[in-house]
Amino acid sequence: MKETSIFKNIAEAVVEMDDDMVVEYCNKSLELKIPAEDTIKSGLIEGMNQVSALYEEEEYFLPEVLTCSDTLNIGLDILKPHVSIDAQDDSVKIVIGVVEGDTHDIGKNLVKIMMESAGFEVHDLGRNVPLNLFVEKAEELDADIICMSTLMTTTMSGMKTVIDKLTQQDIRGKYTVMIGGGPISSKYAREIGADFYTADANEAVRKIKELDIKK
Ligand code: B12
Repeated sequence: MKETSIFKNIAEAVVEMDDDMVVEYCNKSLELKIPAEDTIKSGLIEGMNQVSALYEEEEYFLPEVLTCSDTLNIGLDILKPHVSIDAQDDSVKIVIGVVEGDTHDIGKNLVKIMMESAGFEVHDLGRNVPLNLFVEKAEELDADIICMSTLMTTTMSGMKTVIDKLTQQDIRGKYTVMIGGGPISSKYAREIGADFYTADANEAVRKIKELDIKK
């Protein structure tokens, strides 16, 4: 069976909320030694992107979307242990979370998995994270990068609040701030004084490698 048809079946399983099918094809992808990162990106994430489109078209509603995300998580649980981990890169410590008011965490979880697989030390604050906590944890852990995610226009201003808090405490220069999620753009990153926006998890990892952080 070809890689592309495995990916297609996994995406279809997410869209159709078919747990058995996602288990079958994720296991098949591992038997065929397809890199787990590729299956996550081209199978599971691709499926969730199709679900997003169906939601926008009002073909699917929240209960369906939630069930689709459960199916995606079943696939992730199978693939996650097989994501290849680069040598631990002790020089990069990251704090990541979804800003206060927002519980969408599928994208953040994927970014986290890709960052961990690149060997970075990632501290996940979860979702609906109180804005102060981004600053407190970054200080406590002596982090290098603060990553914030949100999928909602109503909560994106929380990212600016965190950056303003860093500035007020005179510690903005200590951190690289990366932001992402549906309504976020490079323009918004510039407007609020974040260092980077990236559109997806792989690009986020590439950007961090380019930063070449050394302690
Ligand atoms: C799945 C989903 C849900 C699920 C969430 C499950 C979960 N655990 O996450 C459920 C059903 C629970 C849900 C609930 C709600 N949802 Co919803 N949901 C979606 C949906 C369909 C898909 C989002 C998704 O997971 N995409 C797939 C992932 C892989 O993509 P992603 O998150 O964008 O992440 C990628 C990149 O953005 C990037 N990235 C993400 N974060 C970061 C961070 C950094 C630092 C970097 C560098 C990169 C990065 O990398 C990721 C991977 O490549 C979107 C529609 C859409 N078009 O996005 C609506 C959407 C986000 N939801 C929406 C709404 C309104 C809600 C609700 C308020 C609905 C309600 N009335 O109750 C609630 C939210 C309650 C709350 N306060 O949080 C709206 C938001 C509108 C707005 N204001 O902007 C959207 C846009 C739908 C719409 N068009 O109306 N939702």
